Amino acid sequence: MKYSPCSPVIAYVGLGSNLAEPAVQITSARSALVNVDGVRELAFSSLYHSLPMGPQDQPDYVNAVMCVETDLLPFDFLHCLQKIENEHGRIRKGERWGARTLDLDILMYGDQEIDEPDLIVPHLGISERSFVLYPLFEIAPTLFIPGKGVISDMVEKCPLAGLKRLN
Ligand code: A4P
Ligand code: MG
Repeated sequence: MKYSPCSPVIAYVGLGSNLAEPAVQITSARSALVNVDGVRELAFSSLYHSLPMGPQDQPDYVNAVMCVETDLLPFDFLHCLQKIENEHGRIRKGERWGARTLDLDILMYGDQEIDEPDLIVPHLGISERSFVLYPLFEIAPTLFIPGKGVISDMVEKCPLAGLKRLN
């Protein structure tokens, strides 16, 4: 029997890229995540084209959201995402919200609220960022976000800000 450290949890991951063929990075990250022991894909949103939040002298982004079932504990899951980021050439230059080949954020981890120095869940920007909220709404239209509310209420209040669904 496979060792399972906790009962499976439904988690949502935000994917973003604006360097080195962003759509390819996102698709590759999806495959990498599916291949992790203890992670199973339940849904994957369309890809979205978005304007950069933060410094404007960087390319536009491609964003998506993935829903998985995972046996990994929150920090193990975070480290697994960071390993995939590194394998995709992620370089951290210290500039806040700078360009990146791949960014993987834990948007939600079950109904848990986590407030640790290295892990805040639900993700801080979840309710205000169109490039997170709209793909999340696409795959989970009735989602309740702990500490924040019902996703449809947030979508109603969130301007598209140039977000476009691809294909
Ligand atoms: N961390 C804390 N909570 C989490 C979480 N829920 N998921 C910590 C993942 N990481 C979390 O992350 C910095 C630290 O956040 C990590 O050490 C981790 O322990 P990072 O990936 O190294 O750096 P970052 O991503 O640049 O920082 P930050 O502040 O998390 O940025 P965001 O919020 O990820 O935003 N514009 C568009 N259009 N689309 C984008 O996807 N993304 C960003 C980055 C900026 N502008 C964008 C987009
Ligand atoms: Mg990040």
